[in-house]
Parts: sequence; C-alpha cells; structure tokens
Amino acid sequence: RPIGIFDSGMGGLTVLRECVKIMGNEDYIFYGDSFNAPYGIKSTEQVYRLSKKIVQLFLKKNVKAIVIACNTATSASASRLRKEYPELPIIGLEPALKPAVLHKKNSTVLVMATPLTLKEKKFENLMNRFEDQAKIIKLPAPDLVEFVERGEIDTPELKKYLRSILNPYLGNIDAVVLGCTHFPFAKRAIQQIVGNDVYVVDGGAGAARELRRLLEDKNECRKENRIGKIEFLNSNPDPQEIELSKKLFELD
Ligand code: DGN
Repeated sequence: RPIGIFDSGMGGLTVLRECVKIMGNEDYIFYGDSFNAPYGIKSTEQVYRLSKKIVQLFLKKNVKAIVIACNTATSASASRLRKEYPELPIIGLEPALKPAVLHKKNSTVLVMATPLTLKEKKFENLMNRFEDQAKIIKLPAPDLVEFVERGEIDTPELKKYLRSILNPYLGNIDAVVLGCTHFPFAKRAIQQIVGNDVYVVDGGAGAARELRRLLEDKNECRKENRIGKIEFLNSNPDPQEIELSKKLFELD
C-alpha cells in the first residue's frame, strides 16, 4: 500500500524527498493542492476542510499512512483529522524549533513561516516550550510560497525579496527555522544571505523519520529491496503542474 503525502502546492515535495531518501522502496502518492494554494492566508476552517477532502481521496486509494507535508495544514487540521481517523497514522509538519534552539545556548532564532502557522495556537504552544531557552522571532514570509509555486527558486527577484525581509536581522541571529515546506527550496539562497555561521534548519527529515517509526511500530514497512513508485497528482488540471512537481522533486 502507498503512503499519501500532501501540501497546498509544491512545498511538500521537500518532505517527499526526505521520505524517499530513507524509504526509497515504498510507493508514494503526492497530492499538490495548487488549485487552492496558498493555504497560509486562509481561515483555519477552510484549511481543515481542504485537508479532509485530500485525506478522503487518499483513503480511496488505500494509503497506509498520510504525511501532511504542510506546516499550515498541520496546525489547522492534524489533531482533528487524527481524532476522526484514529487507525490511520497521520504525520504532521511543524516548525523545527527544537533543533534550532538546542543548537546553541541563549541564541536568537528566526522562524520563517506562513502568517497562519505563526498565528495558530499550536505555534504559540511550541514557542512557549522554548521561550526561556532562546529569543524567538517570527517572520511571516507568504510571498516566498508564491515564488516556489512559480518554480522560481534561484532568481534575482527571489533573492531581492529574501534580502528585503531578512535584512533587519542580519548579524543578530544564530538560527533560521524554515517553518513552511516550500522554504527548503530557497535554502541555498537564504543561507547565502544570512551567512554560513547561521544554522538553517527545516522539519522534513524529522517528519520522514517519524513516518518510518510509525510504520515500523505497525509492522507496515516494506521489506523488499526495490525502487518504489511515485504518483504525482495536482488539483490544478494544467498538466504543467505535474511537470513542475517532477522537476522540483528531482532538484537537489
Ligand atoms: N507549504 C505550506 C506550509 O508548510 O505551511 C504553506 C504553503 C501555503 O499554502 N501558504
């Protein structure tokens, strides 16, 4: 049985990549909801409804687990969906605050994410857990999602945008958390701007490890040595969306 992974668009491909790295023998279905992107400026209820529709589609395709490869959709819908589908392993993504804070004592951590993720109670709780160990600054970066959705991950315009939002913090931060699954596509550009001394971290690899752990617990990991299949789906009927998904997935 396949594993379903979804995002509001292309961002979740960064998580799919991490899953394939450690479980390349599994089959995956990747669903990008580009037609309804971006999620980051919608209401919690709207994002929950969109996520639930995708979960139902995945269940028709008999998935054995689901990764909500979107920080925004995770904060808006993961706990409700887990209650509604208690048998189904549902893995979510959340800003990787822990490794960023633990990286260095008394550090200043910049969290880049969508406005909705930063506004949700879930993020407030996460921040409360680490607030006495680090100074945490929130930086909403909704336009970065749009750049990635257009396949722009290394253009002068993208770098200009990143410089404009990161400028006020340069020289004063120890770590940057990429709290949106679209952002690792721009990791190289972000690292270049903040400098190599700053630790730039995202939650993709951690989510992939959690998926493996849950499947191992249920004894549902594939054992055979094979190369798994990946099916790319998108809510936008334009075939270019699938082409872009494949292209971004294969980028390193
Ligand atoms: N990729 C999504 C996330 O991780 O929050 C957000 C993209 C969006 O729809 N704004």
